[in-house]
Amino acid sequence: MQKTKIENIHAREILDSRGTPTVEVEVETYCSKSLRSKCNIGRAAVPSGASTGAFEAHELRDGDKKRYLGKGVLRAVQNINDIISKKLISKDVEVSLNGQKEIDRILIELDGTENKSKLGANAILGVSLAMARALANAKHVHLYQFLGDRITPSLPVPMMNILNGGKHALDSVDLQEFMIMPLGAKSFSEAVRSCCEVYQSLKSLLYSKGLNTSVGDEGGFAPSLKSNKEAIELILQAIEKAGYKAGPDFYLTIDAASTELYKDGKYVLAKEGKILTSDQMIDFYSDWVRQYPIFSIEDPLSEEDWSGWNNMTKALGLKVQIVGDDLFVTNIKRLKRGVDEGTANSILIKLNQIGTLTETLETIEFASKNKYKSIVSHRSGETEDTFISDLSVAVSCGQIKTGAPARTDRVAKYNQLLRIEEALGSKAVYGGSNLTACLK
Ligand code: 2PG
Ligand code: MG
Repeated sequence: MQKTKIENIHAREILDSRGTPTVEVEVETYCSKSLRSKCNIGRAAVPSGASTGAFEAHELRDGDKKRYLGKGVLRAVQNINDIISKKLISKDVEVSLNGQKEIDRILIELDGTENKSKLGANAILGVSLAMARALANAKHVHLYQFLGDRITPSLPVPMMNILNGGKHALDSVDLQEFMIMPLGAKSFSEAVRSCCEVYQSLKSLLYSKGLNTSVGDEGGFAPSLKSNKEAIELILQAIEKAGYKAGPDFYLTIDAASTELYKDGKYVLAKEGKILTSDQMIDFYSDWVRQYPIFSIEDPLSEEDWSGWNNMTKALGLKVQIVGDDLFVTNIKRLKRGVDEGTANSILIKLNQIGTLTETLETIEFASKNKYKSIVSHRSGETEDTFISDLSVAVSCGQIKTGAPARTDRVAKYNQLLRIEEALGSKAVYGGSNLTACLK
């Protein structure tokens, strides 16, 4: 088995898409002098959420109010440059996912806490992902091939967030994300093209109605609307205006991010002036599922409302995807509870919620063994790093959530998938038809 030696690990503080600091890491492994010009360097940058779940791995911030309002990450950077690098430099690593596993195990042990709060999950994840890239380079394969070399790799259906609300856009709507899914497209590039057309037609529709066309954190428009329903109606009009049919061509997806709405055991829809119980929220979604072509609802209820989730899954689990984000936080232990109790039927996958690549892959595998669908996802704070694009193809989960076709931090992910589609050529399968088969 091919091995490579870790020669250097270096971290620095860079910026994410909100102008907030984040961690970037480079891992350099040995390569012979003749290959010096293309040495095995892997680089990765860590994303960051705004509507974060309470059970996520710990993001270490400096707290020094004199720098970046306390959000600097110099401590996490120092933990990499002083502690992690000492432990890993000179180590021989197997050039495979087993080698990756070994590095991730060392990182987890070195931290020693349940939620990676000692070294910081942002420090640990940066090293883990940069390591994977360095190993892929050492093997001379694309990252998606290193992460999972499938015979028929599938390109994901975009869950494209074209209208932003909640914590991602002040004064828009209560629910956080309104997304379109081009299930009827024939290929990934066609899917992206049709989404962009709907996005542009939504922009002109908003403009014609005198509504704001500025965008939120994930590149979707953030108009000030009176109700959540109005957002759905506008998107349906935009789909039609672009020459598509809601239903066969496009389905709708919501991320309610309900943990953010949950106050004293009830759900506060401030824009609509409503305070709803868990059961009333389920009625609210059931109405929508009856009226609109909804494929998926993420975080319909709070991360604390397990019994509500079970009721939601009983009521709608056969009709739509019910996706746990804050509820599961990519954590296999929380997902196991979900599987045991019949909570949800799908899981959102975010690398930084758990903090290593290996644990992320284990969660995806456990989900698939238990017939839960996985959706690989960005965070609202992103960089130009496109790791999740390769990951979504490697695990062939069939769906990716990575924002609007606007803002380079989002577009970079789509562009990387377009490159992968081209590299795969006739081997590339688009995930849309498999998902359509799930619709009842
Ligand atoms: C979500 C994410 C990404 P954040 O809730 O699914 O869209 O948002 O990164 O702010 O948690
Ligand atoms: Mg979410």
